[in-house]
Amino acid sequence: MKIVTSGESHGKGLFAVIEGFPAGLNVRIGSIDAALARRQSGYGRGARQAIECDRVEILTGVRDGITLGSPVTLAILNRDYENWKQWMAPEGCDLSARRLTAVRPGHADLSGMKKFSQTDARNILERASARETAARVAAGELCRMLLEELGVFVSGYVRNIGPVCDEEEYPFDRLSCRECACGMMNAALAERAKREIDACRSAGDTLGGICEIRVKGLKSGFGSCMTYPEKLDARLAAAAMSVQAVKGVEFGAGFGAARLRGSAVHDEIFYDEARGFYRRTNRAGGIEGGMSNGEEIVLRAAMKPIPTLGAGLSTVDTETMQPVRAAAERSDVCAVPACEQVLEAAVCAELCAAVLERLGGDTLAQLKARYGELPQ
Ligand code: EPS
Repeated sequence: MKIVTSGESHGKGLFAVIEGFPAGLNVRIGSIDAALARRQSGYGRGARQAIECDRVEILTGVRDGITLGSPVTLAILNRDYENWKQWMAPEGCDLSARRLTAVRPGHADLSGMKKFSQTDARNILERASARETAARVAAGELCRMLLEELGVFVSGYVRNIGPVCDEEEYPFDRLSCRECACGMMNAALAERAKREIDACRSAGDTLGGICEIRVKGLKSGFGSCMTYPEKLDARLAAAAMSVQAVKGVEFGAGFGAARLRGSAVHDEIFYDEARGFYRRTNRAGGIEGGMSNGEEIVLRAAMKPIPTLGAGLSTVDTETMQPVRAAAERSDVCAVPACEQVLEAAVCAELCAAVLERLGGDTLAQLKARYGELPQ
């Protein structure tokens, strides 16, 4: 299975084509729209979200609500395109306005301009924008539906926003009770996070954070110890790192394990008739030797603060080569709750690809039968 997304932030829309998806899955459009709405919500978002009301339209690959096995095309149209078409229309538009040359430190602006020989960072930022993640969330939701047919569930929450950090460990089944506005589990911490976001907004600054994504119910043996690209942790880390603004990923005890002795890190193995092999701890985060081990997968991803600051940062104007303040495009102050949604989608998509690569199947029924035969 392969997913390609396309679209610019202020272009006509965002699109995802999913190739190699089995026939026979009942697609719940309402679930995709609900995920899109969650991606748009969250404390700290900017004015753009008041303009957009993201809804998916399925253009191909589904008939009467069921996948056909042909490529599925998902479309989310940008409402803001109406306001931007004089500067964005593919058929011809005014390139002299809406130029951006006060390149933003931390954004794709400067590196992208050099790479693609552009004199206007608009030609870079329109695609680099995290608006692209709407398409990823839609595609990821389709993958989630397939995984759930196999009994595999993906969830997550926001562990910290800036300095406000939640150190508690939560059972999987409680994750659906996360506090909506900040995506955090602890309401008191969420209130503190909101105050931090408010302070940042007043100061023209931005905030990042850490999200935890968990996978429950995946059987052992997905990924491989035989070739490096097949390692499940390598694949999931790449998927998470590909989400805009993510700068770090860890599994289980992660970076903390490097400070401990082996005896305090590795999960001892036990056996009984009823449970088979099991572990009492999960510091490996559900992956050993690049393969799922049947325990919950625990992935954490760190999102840097958004690089568009209201107050701007020191930079150089690429037209005049003079020092200036970086452009302050309309932007979010904090998008960590949205990032959590996107990371869930990225994990769903990568797991779905790994499952289909191992088990194949033209139809969902074949896939389910093959999955059912695997040991825990
Ligand atoms: C986004 C829409 C964008 C940004 C944001 C994500 O809207 P606009 O650029 O019109 O304000 O708010 O993009 C970025 C964070 C970025 O770095 O470009 C969205 O829908 O998620």
